Amino acid sequence: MFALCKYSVSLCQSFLAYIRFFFILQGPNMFLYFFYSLEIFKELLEQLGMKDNISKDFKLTLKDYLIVEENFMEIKQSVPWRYFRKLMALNRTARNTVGQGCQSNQRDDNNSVHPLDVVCVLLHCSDHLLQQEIVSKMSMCQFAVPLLLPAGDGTYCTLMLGAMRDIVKRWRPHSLADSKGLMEDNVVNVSMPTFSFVRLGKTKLSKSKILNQVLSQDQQHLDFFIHDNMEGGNIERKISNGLVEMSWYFPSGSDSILEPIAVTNLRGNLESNLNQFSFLSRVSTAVFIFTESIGEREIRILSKCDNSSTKYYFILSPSPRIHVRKKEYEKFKTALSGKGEIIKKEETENDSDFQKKIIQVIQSSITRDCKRIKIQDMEQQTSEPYLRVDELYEELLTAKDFAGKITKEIKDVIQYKKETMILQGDLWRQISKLEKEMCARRNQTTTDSEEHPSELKRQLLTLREKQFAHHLPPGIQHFIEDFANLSHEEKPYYLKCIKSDLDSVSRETRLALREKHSSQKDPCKKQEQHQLDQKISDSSLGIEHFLREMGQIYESENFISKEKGIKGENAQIISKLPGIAADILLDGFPLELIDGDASNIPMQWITDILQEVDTKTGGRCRMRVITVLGVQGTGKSTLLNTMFGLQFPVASGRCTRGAFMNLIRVGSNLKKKMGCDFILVIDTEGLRAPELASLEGSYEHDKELATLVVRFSDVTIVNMDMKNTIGEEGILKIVIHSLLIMKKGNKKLNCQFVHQKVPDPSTQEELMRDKNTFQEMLDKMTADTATVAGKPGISRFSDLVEFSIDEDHWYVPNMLIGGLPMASISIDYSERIFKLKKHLINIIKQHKPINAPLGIKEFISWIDRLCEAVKRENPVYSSTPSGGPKYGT
Ligand SMILES: Nc1nc2c(ncn2[C@@H]2O[C@H](COP(=O)(O)OP(=O)(O)OP(=O)(O)O)[C@@H](O)[C@H]2O)c(=O)[nH]1
Ligand SMILES: *[C@@H]1O[C@H](CO)[C@@H](O)[C@H](O)[C@H]1NC(C)=O
Ligand SMILES: *[C@@H]1O[C@H](CO)[C@@H](O)[C@H](O)[C@H]1NC(C)=O
Ligand SMILES: *[C@@H]1O[C@H](CO)[C@@H](O)[C@H](O)[C@H]1NC(C)=O
Ligand SMILES: *[C@@H]1O[C@H](CO)[C@@H](O)[C@H](O)[C@H]1NC(C)=O
Ligand SMILES: *[C@@H]1O[C@H](CO)[C@@H](O)[C@H](O)[C@H]1NC(C)=O
Ligand SMILES: *[C@@H]1O[C@H](CO)[C@@H](O)[C@H](O)[C@H]1NC(C)=O
Ligand SMILES: *[C@@H]1O[C@H](CO)[C@@H](O)[C@H](O)[C@H]1NC(C)=O
Ligand SMILES: [Mg+2]
Repeated sequence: MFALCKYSVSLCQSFLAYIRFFFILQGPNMFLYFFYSLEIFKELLEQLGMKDNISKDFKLTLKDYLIVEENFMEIKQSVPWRYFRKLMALNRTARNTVGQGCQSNQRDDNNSVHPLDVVCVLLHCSDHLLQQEIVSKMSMCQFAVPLLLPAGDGTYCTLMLGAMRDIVKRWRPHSLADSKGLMEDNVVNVSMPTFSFVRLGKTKLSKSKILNQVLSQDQQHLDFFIHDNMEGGNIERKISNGLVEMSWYFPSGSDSILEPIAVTNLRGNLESNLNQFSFLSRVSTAVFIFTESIGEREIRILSKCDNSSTKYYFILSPSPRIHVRKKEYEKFKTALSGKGEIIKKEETENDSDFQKKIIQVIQSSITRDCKRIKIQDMEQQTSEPYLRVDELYEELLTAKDFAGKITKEIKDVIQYKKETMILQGDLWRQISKLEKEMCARRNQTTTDSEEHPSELKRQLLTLREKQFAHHLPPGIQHFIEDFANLSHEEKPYYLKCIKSDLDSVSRETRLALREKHSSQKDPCKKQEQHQLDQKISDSSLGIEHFLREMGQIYESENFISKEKGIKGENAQIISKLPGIAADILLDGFPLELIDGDASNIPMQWITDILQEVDTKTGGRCRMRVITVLGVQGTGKSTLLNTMFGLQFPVASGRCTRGAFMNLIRVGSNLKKKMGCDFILVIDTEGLRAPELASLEGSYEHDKELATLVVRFSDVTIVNMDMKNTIGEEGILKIVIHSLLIMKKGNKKLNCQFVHQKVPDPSTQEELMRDKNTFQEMLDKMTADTATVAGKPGISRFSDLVEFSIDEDHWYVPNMLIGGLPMASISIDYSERIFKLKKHLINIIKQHKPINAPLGIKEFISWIDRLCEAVKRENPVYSSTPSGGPKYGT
């Protein structure tokens, strides 16, 4: 019997708790039930090919997903994993798992597994961060997310609070309807009325269908909850009975529901899931109990409905089998009085009328002082042994504790940045400027050229010494120590905790700023927009700032130790940092390559990190570089995240600054064909809208950034928003310019143009016409730019890079269908991004014989050379040669 315990430690503990809890209280029948459930769970794991992944050390992690594989939809893999990959690619049909019962590819309906079972198994086999990712993506696709996840053996339930912490929603409450303002918050931190739907015995009426209708309101109909009529929805559920799902309705200001509401749906019969029922009773504003009869059983249940602040609605639907006797009905009604009501569904009443009735009940329950609860406060309702919280694990708590020590010091972001992020402020900006000047002067043969370099070098040393001499502020000191000392397993949680804390701190400031801005619209918008941009950027604080500061500390330490042979007091810990940064990069964490504020690369820091990556991956790793470039806010980061499952930050407003890199492994089946082991994906800062281009050298900044990244990429994805054709020309010019200079080198490049938010033109003719127009524009701009740059003989875009308008030009439809906040993801979007991904892989394959991929060492020296080149060329761009561009002070 105890051999079972090797299954997992937590299972074993639960088993012991179970013996105490049930054997004594409930007798041996429940004890047998435990073994029965466990057996079913084991069978299912086996059937789905996940039996090895349930134990703690073999859980699936995000890292497992960061791999490019060929035909990944077809290759042999477990159903839950396949579901997960579709979810990450935002495939709204991911839940259709019919015919994937066993690991083989043959369709075998008898072996099919219910989609909810698949979700449960997937969550059981994932680590915490992956669970968070899964739940976030589910919510993005408007799938209901698990609130209470029953353990495989049914002994306890887990409140998935931590898993939901990443979900952020925006909505417009009634109070802001006039000002068009928006609220934005973490879904676990929104206080809202909760409505629970449970079933007693068998009923024909589908809760899930009704809930879908309630949540869809006037929008297009969406299937938030899986119901019988969906493919796979009628397969027998094996382990997901007892699952409580949750979904939300967020108002857009003009709808009949005025504030956010949550609905929950208990799967399975209420009688066998009394624990979940009692939990829902405590947290809900109203509970809807679906039943077909009124009798002894219902009265027994009613006696458990004892929470005075919760209303209970018994939904009585007619059944030919059961006849409700009048006497019992009356008796029940009396017992119910004060606690709730009976709502009868008449035989003649059709579904849509009935749904309206339910919606009305919900609407009338939302009163000014009805019960509201935050998901994060539901934790307080989990004191019973059968309820656990997914955050209360030791490794999580330590990480959270450490993170909290740093973030709780942050009261005012701007102030905090000034006090803590010292090295990356003015000092680093001045250093960047000096470095630029040094590069620019290096090749000049003016008279004072002998003196200048040494003078500049002296200045550089002074600045680095200043950096070196700074005492580390406590925030940074803690961060570096934690970063170096926390275990490899704890680190991702630690970073995640800091990130989410910082997100909520800067969210408030950002919202406040935006609100202030939207309320005062006047003609001189240009300047104001720019100021807002600047303010948002000043008051944004993320992990990248901490890592950037760390990079500067490393750089100054290195510089001083090289020049003067002095070591700082933290030298030992500092020397370990690149290795650790390499680890987290390999774990799928994005690292800053180009600092967007100083528009410079901390060369020593990046070099040493990449060197470590090289060492850790066994050396001689070859990689290809894919970069995305485009006007700000056009969905660049979203595109990369969807395509490769990455974690680049996504938000409205100028979000990405500088350039971030992420490493993705190439699967063994593709290594040979693609000729590389890694793909380096680079996400860049959005180029500024044209109306801002003239302001404070931002055009130069954009150009410099673009030139740099275009040149070290093998494939550049140029992302454009169809609405913004002026912005389009601006960015095309920049790209063409970069490529034109690039021409000097002999690296063969490829360029993909992506027009986002454009539906496919309706006819083939129209499509051809659009493409031709685009090609003409591209060629004309190329020719013009080439003439200006004094390079006649280049008249077509394809003279610069490989380009075919048929293959390398994409229309991507709008990702969202319907208006926010209840918009769902378009299937076409995910389909098209998937095609683009395949195309990129093919391009890299074709490139293999043309030019060899770079090894990491070569890549480092390539960046170095490019950087110098760009710095040297920079004065060429600048209209004011002496001053040079100034950005973001
Ligand atoms: N409606 C709609 N919204 C989108 C689409 N793609 C992305 N978004 C949203 O647009 C916002 C900006 O997306 P990001 O991916 O951060 O855009 P970005 O180009 O990386 O932005 P910057 O890095 O700031 O330049 C996010 O709120 C996305 O959810 C789309 O196809 N349609
Ligand atoms: C499941 O665990 C096995 C053994 O630990 C591992 O090899 C496999 O990669 C895991 N499955 C997935 C999909 O990662
Ligand atoms: C599925 O089950 C049905 C009856 O239960 C049987 O007739 C059919 O042959 C089975 N199909 C397969 C592919 O096993
Ligand atoms: C009702 O629920 C609230 C929590 O929402 C709880 O504090 C209270 O004790 C419950 N009342 C009863 C009678 O169970
Ligand atoms: C339901 O019945 C109402 C009349 O009671 C009718 O107006 C409505 O069209 C019906 N809806 C459907 C979907 O049949
Ligand atoms: C100076 O310029 C020449 C060509 O103009 C180039 O070959 C050389 O590498 C440059 N020197 C430095 C130090 O950049
Ligand atoms: C939670 O919401 C409150 C307002 O209801 C806000 O003050 C607080 O900052 C939020 N906390 C987090 C962590 O988002
Ligand atoms: C989305 O999922 C469906 C079924 O689950 C599948 O047929 C389709 O190929 C998937 N699409 C993409 C782009 O992966
Ligand atoms: Mg971005």
